[in-house]
Amino acid sequence: EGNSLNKDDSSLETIVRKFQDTVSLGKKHKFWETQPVGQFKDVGDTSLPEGPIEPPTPLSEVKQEPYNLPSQYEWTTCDMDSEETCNEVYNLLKNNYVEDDENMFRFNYSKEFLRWALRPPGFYRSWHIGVRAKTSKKLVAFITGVPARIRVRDEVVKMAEINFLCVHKKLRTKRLAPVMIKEVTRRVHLENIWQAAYTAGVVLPTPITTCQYWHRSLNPKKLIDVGFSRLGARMTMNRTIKLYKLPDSPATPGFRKMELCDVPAVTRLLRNYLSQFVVAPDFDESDVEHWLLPTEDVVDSYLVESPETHEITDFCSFYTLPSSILGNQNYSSLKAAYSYYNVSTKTPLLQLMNDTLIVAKQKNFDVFNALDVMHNESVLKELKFGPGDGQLHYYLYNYRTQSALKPSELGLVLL
Ligand code: MYA
Repeated sequence: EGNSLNKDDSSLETIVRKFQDTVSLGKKHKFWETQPVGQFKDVGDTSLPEGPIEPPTPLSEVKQEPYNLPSQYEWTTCDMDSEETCNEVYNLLKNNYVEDDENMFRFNYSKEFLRWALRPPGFYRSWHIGVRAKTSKKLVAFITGVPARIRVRDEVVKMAEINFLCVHKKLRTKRLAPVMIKEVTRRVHLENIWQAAYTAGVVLPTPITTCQYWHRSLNPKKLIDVGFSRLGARMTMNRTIKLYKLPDSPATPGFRKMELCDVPAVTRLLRNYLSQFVVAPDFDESDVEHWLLPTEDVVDSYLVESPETHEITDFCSFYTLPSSILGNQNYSSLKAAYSYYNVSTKTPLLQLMNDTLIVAKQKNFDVFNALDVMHNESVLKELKFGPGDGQLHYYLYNYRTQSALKPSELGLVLL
């Protein structure tokens, strides 16, 4: 997740953002300078080897007690099976999580989504970390990890995927975030895991790649009404609606929803496809069942089953992440689909993605978002996606890559 509620690009915003990123490269990072991550001063130094920055320490040397919080606060482990705790997490994020630069939209992850994102195969409850105010017991901050095997070139590395770092708006800039990051790091270390992957909208030392969000209007009138997009030059509302119109149903013969019995075939297809990227998850069947089997209003997956051979040749998926619309009279929620993993072997990617847009439209999404990762870039323009103002930076913790990757060399999508 990052700071990337992807409104339309505008040149001034882009210039300001690039300027801010440049400033950030020269900025001091009092916390991040102490961490085993690629440092800005080392950018371009090809003498540094690829791989772990520090070796693992013996487990007996991992700090056994939690880090100290300011005295008014206490640690809590959030049990996402508990309806009550899940509600508290949901509300903290709903009111305090990622907004766009102009504070018009804020991510609104659903409870079902949070449960899905936080309980993959082999998850650790101890990695779902909250901070409460001691007297009121109110949940005021959150950070999570989930285990994943991520391949970097030829090495499959056990990692934590870190997400949902959130500090209540009233407690910002008090250096709570570094304590939370250190505490999740400690709990990951206790499981003998020494690397992590994460994304953010902010520039930190040092991205392995920087991706751009693109968005495809499905409901252009609403998007314009809420300020997500603007009417193009020399365009009327009617011409805009016509421009983004899609057929009523997918075109590819054999295009259907993924089912449980497809897990082995989808796993084979996906593993083979992802093997071409420099950084990608190493999914087994249980991962595919968890991450890709359709779950209503959370994740949708479709595939192409050849009508002749019944072979599964192509796959596409997206997840559901609405945003709250802040301060609009007429609308309170933007329904957004985010492109997840797509594999094309027989059906051209352009046609596969167009069919995906069609089903997203049928399901009443307002917008379909995609990053320029994997082969996405090659079809975005033709499918009438426009570049967003959000950048998403990808990071690895305690793992150095020789040089930055191109977005197209990245085969990893985090939530
Ligand atoms: S990305 C989503 C992040 N969440 C939001 O943007 C929600 C809205 N914002 C907030 O809730 C707060 O502003 C947050 C910062 C909590 C983000 N990732 O406490 P502070 C550094 C990493 O005074 P606050 C996601 O969830 C900042 O550079 N570091 O600041 C992935 C500064 O350090 P330095 C960040 O604004 C998270 C320090 O924090 C981020 O009150 C991956 C300031 O702390 C950020 N997004 O709180 C986490 N934003 O001085 C890393 C700011 O050095 C995981 N900072 O510049 C690392 C791997 C750990 C596991 C390792 C296992 C081996």
